[in-house]
Amino acid sequence: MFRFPLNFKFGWSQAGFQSEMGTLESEDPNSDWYVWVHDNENIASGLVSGDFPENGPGYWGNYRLFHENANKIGLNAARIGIEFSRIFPKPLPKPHELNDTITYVDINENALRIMDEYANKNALNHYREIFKDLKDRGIYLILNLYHWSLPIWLHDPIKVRKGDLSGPIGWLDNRTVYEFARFSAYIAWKLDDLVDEYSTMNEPNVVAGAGYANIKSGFPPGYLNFNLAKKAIYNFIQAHARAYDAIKYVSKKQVGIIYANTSFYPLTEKDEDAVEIAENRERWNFFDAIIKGEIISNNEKIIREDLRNKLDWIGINYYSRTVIKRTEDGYIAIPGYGHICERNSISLAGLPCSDFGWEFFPEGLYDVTMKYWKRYGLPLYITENGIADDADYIRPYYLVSHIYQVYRALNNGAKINGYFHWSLTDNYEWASGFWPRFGLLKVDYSTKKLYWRPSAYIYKEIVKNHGIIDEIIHLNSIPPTKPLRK
Ligand code: PGI
Repeated sequence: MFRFPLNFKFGWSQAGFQSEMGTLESEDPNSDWYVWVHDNENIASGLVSGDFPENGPGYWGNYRLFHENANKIGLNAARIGIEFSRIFPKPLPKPHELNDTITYVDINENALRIMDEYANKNALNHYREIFKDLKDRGIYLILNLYHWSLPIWLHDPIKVRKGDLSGPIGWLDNRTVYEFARFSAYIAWKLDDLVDEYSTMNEPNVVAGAGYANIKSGFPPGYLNFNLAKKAIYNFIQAHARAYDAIKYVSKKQVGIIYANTSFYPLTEKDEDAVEIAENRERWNFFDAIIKGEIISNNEKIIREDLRNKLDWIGINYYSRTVIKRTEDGYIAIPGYGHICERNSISLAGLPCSDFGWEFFPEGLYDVTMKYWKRYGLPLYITENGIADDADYIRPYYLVSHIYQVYRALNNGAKINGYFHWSLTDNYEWASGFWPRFGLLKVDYSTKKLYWRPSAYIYKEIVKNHGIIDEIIHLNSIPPTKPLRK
């Protein structure tokens, strides 16, 4: 039996845009992502699936059903998002001119009261109801303030895709930094009694990377320009720090950030120094900025005091690894491993891959977690971990094997406060639409009914015993793969 510390939390993670819509009067057409997935050119070119989020799982109306099921599994924690575009569907008054460097955003009672006049009170009260229901059921709430969708008054992704940068340009604009900080303060001001901890944002690295570099991913604004990707990252760093301060103006709660991670492995011995390059570029540069204040400005590392010590905990999202090879100016990822496999294939290492083509590689979660712990010593949460597996062939093994790696990291001294599975139910997988199914519970999208996959029962057993009991420890292994008979 692998027993977890008593106060360790088992929960699930979920995002507003991916889960909320689907019931009567639940549609929110005021975000950049909504506009993006409805755009006819995006659909015609195959950049996005043609599925629409308003046909989604319907958490907005059916949140009690979700929470009831979470209770039945025994989950006592949730990381859930709130949609900026629902609270502020219309533009807030324009700020005075902003510097490129935003070291301070003035938050005061008066500013909050003015914002209050612009806020959609129906949406706000509805979120209060949802979160109240969570709290009444004894579920610990980590409220995440940004999971990829921005109000359209801050981002017109179609204009940007066409190369028109006259605005609004989302994270390329420091106005977004300013407005996001104020939004964060406003939410903390209105909801602090229901929130246990805050996360400022989910995976800024994915938003910048997919939006301006890997544009085939189908993410807004799909405009290829590496300098703009850097600019977006720079603004995310500033936005996090300013939101951190803004939340602390009204709240005493812990404030963290959630980041997308993969663990890097060299293809051969010759490629070993590629790992350090990749980790610095993809991970440490960001965290060194918001923890140590070290930031790269005009190719030079400088210290910005206003960015230092702006983090109480780190949220680790982990799904699979990346195998890399050294190149002249850095590294490249090798297809056939990690996130770059064929759907339902066997990886070049002989490991099974998900419906989404992501390789089963649990040790990577241990490696990433220990690296964060050793570098920063900050409390950690595993804020996302899961698999697209409609048939639930691999998920039972995936769940037990990854939770086992969390156990290993705990045993080796890492302070990890909880594990949040992605996700409780199937949901809208961004540009891919509804086919990838990450739920412990299957969603019947036509009736909005929820059905338990076998993994839900396994998670229930883990949560009930607060660890992995001997009866299921055999699932801590590589799932058997059998070739299909023709
Ligand atoms: O794809 C499953 C989930 C999404 O539904 C969540 O919204 C999002 O937060 N997921 C997987 C990732 N992030 C999320 C990881 C993305 C990733 C890909 C490749 C990270 C590293 C390499």
